[in-house]
Amino acid sequence: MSQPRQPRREQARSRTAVVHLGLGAFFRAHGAPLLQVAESVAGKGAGDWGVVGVSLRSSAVRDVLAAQDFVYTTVAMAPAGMEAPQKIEIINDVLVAPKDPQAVLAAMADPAIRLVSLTVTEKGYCRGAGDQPLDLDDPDVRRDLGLDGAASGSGPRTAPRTAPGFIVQALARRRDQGIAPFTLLSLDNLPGNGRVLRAAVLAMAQRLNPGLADWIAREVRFPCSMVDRIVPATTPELIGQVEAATGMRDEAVVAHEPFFQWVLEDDLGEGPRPAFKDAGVQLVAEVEPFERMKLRMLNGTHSALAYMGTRAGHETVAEAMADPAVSDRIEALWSRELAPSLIAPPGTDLGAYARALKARYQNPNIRHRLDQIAMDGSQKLPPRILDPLFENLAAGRRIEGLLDVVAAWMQFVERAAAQQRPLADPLADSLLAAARDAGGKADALVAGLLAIEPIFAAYRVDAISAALIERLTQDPPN
Ligand code: CS2
Repeated sequence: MSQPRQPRREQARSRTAVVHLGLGAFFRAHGAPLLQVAESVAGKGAGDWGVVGVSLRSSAVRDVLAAQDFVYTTVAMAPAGMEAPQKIEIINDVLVAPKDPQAVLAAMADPAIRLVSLTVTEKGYCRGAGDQPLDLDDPDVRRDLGLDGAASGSGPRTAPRTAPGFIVQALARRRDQGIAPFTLLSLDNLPGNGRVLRAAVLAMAQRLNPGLADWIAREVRFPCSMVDRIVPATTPELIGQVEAATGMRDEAVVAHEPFFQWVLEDDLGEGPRPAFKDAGVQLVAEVEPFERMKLRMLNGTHSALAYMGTRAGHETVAEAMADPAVSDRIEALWSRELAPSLIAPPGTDLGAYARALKARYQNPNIRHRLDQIAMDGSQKLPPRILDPLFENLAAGRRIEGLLDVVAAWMQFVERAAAQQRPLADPLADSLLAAARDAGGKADALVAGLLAIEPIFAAYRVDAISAALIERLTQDPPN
């Protein structure tokens, strides 16, 4: 029996110019292919944009990719079926930060690196409650700051653990060696993601070395981005399906929808840049209207589907959208509460945007699991659901559907506590404790969860608690 073939490198390696922190499926299905297109448009050599990926936690992705020389396949799943697979050869290496933090710092300090991009999820920015740019109670942040006696003097002597920690130390090395800084591309689902990253990096640098903080504030660019492509987690079934279609066994394959969008603030600093425009990236003066639209209309309804859909017994976005009891509420959220909370970005019609989202959610060939989206609710609720809810409340607009989402999230937490299931959330301990302490009483559950400061400190929660209790004491609507 012949061995299944693995993807193999056919092109010469690109020169490395990008370090990407957080090498998950999203970047492999969105940023990496776009950099490859940008490079092929510009012509190799004219500007190579090879990537060194960094996994901040486990070595799983590195191990799988290393076994196939960091080459992998992406497949677009259109409603009509799988499109032609693409081979991605832009990744040159993957480093595992906890195993070899010094190698990560060395890679980031290399003068050839022009961009450091990030998909480290919301929690990777280590923000504190309210407006605090850094969570000084986070043990990894404390370690990176040399608090708790781990280090002293002008900087920590230990290897960093957090994304801001790696960035600060790498920038310090570059400054010491007279090397120009890199530009930072935050690609996570946070409003003002570049600004959030800048604030965290500056707060950390300021505590370690104010001179370094001044230099970063002056010299380093942190453009904001809105990135969009639905990328379900890779499953053994997908690996088998692609193998059957291509004869190629690719353990690192990623599937994605055909759609993509990348809106990037046109503030990339000096020096050569990838041919972003030619690759389909929109360079704009102001990204925030695009970010807010995507975070609320797409990610907000994703979270709504995750909590309402699992309550109704569904497993995937497409299944939940096929249930009118759920999809009617999603449509109402779009038209009555989310679109009215937004200023449409230039050239965008919010009604058409919602219709396109509906079609994307209904794509039968994307198995996007609701439990994947339900993760990290404590991080996702504020920009997706609570911001529009409290803005609508202040402006006298409707909030019923958004309140339903908050109630459905509370029930999701309560079910996990009752079934003694783990909750994938950085605040899982406090969330589960609040649910257990409530002992099945709706008013205690609402009070306990609304008291969790990192989620709710910025909002006037008294104004919604009675309505939430009412929702939790009624029978679930689906
Ligand atoms: C999703 C996002 O898991 C989630 O929270 O809402 O990953 C979403 O699929 C992407 O942002 C789409 O661009």
